[in-house]
Amino acid sequence: MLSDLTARLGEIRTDWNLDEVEALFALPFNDLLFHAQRVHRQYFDPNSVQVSTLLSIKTGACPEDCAYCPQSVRFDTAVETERLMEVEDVLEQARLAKAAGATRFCMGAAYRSPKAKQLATIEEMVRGVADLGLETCATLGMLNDEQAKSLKDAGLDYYNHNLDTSERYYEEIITTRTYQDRLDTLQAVRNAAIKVCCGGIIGMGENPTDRAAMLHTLATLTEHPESVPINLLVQVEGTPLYGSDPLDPLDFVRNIAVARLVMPASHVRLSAGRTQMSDETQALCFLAGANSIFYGEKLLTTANPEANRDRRLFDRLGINAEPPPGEAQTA
Ligand code: SAM
Ligand code: DTB
Ligand code: SF4
Repeated sequence: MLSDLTARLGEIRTDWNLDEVEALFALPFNDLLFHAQRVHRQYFDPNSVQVSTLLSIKTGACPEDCAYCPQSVRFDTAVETERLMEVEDVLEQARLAKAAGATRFCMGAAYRSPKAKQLATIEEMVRGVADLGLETCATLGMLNDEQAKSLKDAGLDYYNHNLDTSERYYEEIITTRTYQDRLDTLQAVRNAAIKVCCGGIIGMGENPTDRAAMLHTLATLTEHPESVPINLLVQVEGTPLYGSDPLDPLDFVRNIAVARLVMPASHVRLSAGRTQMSDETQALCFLAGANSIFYGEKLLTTANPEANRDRRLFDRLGINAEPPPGEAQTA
């Protein structure tokens, strides 16, 4: 019954069933947002948002065929291939990100899976970024247990690896690796005691059940991911998904709210796609429980809102950037 379901909201559960997640999606918008905001306040300061900065440390020429991605070698996009950056250049970008207020620095590489030599260089980057006092995050494709352990030893705090969509819809989007490959990487990351950052993309032509199913899979992992990025598809010319029907912004907000409800203590990141959103849609996302963003003018290869626009938005909403872990809130 719906009243039984809503009475349990706020509990950290990993035993959700798909019907329950779909019932949350079906709530009237105001009820859904009310519950999401109520639960958000049980676990978080409602006026505080975690700020991460993203850097593409190796760009393009990726062998995978993810239909949304401008970096796949199989699609003709405007992305210029760049080899793995020098460690010192990455650290310079990390210093700038820290000076601009980021507390987490996320390094992304267009790999199917990193090779030993690449991993060794990336571990130097991780050590250097951690020494700057930033939290470290990387997204490098598939990892096995050994690779995850060695990243942990280098000081990696978070690993981002997304499910991207539901298991059912997955084969329409990626054929070069399986859903189970993704779950195996997430397990390797967990085994190494690295925090998990895992979410997906909406607006790729999936149906409402697919959206519920993706959140259901995330919320029934043995442990919820600490960070859950919800990306709105950034449509890039040359990718197979370019020209997909645009998503109703209120459906995006619903997705954030349900993510908040099924994983109450996780950071939910309003991730890619913010340049296409009005400030009002973003404000609704924060009300629905989003409490993390990427800050800085670029995501990996596509645009993100200008830093000024984000500062103005935070000011208009009275939102503070979350202090780094271990430091007290200032305002
Ligand atoms: N190559 C690695 C991998 O796929 O795991 C790491 C980088 S990959 C670009 C990281 C994530 O970015 C993808 O899993 C996907 O969720 C997201 N992403 C990539 N292109 C996107 C797009 N056009 N719109 C929204 N999200 C996107
Ligand atoms: C995630 O979930 N979103 C980020 C991050 N993890 C690595 C990437 C978004 C990429 C958007 C397309 C681009 O800029 O290339
Ligand atoms: Fe490669 Fe990652 Fe893009 Fe897929 S999402 S094509 S694995 S860079």
